[in-house]
Amino acid sequence: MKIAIVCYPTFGGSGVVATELGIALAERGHEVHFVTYRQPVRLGLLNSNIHFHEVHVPEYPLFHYQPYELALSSKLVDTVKLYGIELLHVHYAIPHAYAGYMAKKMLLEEGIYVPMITTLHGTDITLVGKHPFYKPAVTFSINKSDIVTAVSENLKQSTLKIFDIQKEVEVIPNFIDSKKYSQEYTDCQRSLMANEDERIVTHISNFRKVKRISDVIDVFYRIQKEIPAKLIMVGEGPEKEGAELQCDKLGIAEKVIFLGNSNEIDRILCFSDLFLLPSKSESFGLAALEAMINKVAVISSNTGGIPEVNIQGVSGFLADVGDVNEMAAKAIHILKDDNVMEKFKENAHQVALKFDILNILPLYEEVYEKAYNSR
Ligand code: GMT
Repeated sequence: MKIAIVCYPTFGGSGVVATELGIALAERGHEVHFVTYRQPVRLGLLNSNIHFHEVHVPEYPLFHYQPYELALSSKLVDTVKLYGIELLHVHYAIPHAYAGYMAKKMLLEEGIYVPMITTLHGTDITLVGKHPFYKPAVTFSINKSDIVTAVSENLKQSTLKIFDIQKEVEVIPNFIDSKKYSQEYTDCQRSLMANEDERIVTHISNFRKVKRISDVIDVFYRIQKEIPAKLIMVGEGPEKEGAELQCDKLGIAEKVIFLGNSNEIDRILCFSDLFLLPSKSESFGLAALEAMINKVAVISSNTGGIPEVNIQGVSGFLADVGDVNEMAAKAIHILKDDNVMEKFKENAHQVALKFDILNILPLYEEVYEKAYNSR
């Protein structure tokens, strides 16, 4: 099929999922057109099956806010007509579902019908979308999508609770391409980060409030009092500066390495022993899944869709949001004994394999076919 994928091109989970999905679809022979304002970070070389169309938003001084939705819907109309796109798949409802619906309507005026699938990712529902300023438009565009999918059962339930949704919401979990991890890194450079006797704890996120970055530091503070360890913090965002100050205050600055955004998280996860994800809310927790496929055990909060990914006592442990004592105690339980740690790491890998793209891609293809045949 000829599919247009609309997503955020940034390091966030929704953009990563959309990009990896597009790449996998292209490998299966579909023609995939990414439509967004920058080339997605995980998108490597374009080829005859993968195209990228940049949405330009010209600056005009009259506008306090530049009209991205307008530019996106226009670009979608042009792309559909130029390449004979058969289906729109928009990731993250705001404003993509809204812009996609407008494009659909414009195309219909010209006798062209393109079904639209909207995939809900999390904050588009639980954080941003439910704000009264956005809620009517988000409800409208979800209801106007031909098919709606959510990345976890928990997100589906939240969507139905928060919005007045008249559509079926199908759950298609996020995924991982396990064949990329079938070989161990031969150049996994653990020694660059830590001494032989130190454990490596990692956190990767966009450093927003919802990630509870100060809990990451608090948990690590407790860990390093018991076990020699380093903390690697990967990502950029508004909470980063506060986290650096917190490390200074706690006197652990030399044990915490801030790396900024990375395109090579697997090269960091390959030498990590434990991943921390104490988020306040999390629809799925793709970062945890990426850790798990790299054989990294996970300590997380038990919120949102995380319990569908991190399995209590198997791939790691879960605790109530903010319970840093419990998180630290469980982290120490895993890290203090080589055998226990190895068992959790192996378990984490086994759980992650259930989310292999080979199991998930056909679910999207089924949905595409259903939408296409509903024309
Ligand atoms: O983690 C974020 O805040 C970024 C956000 C996004 O939209 O990129 O992530 C959301 O979508 C991911 C992919 O489906 C999920 O794995 C994350 O759990 C979800 N984040 C939240 O719900 C906070």
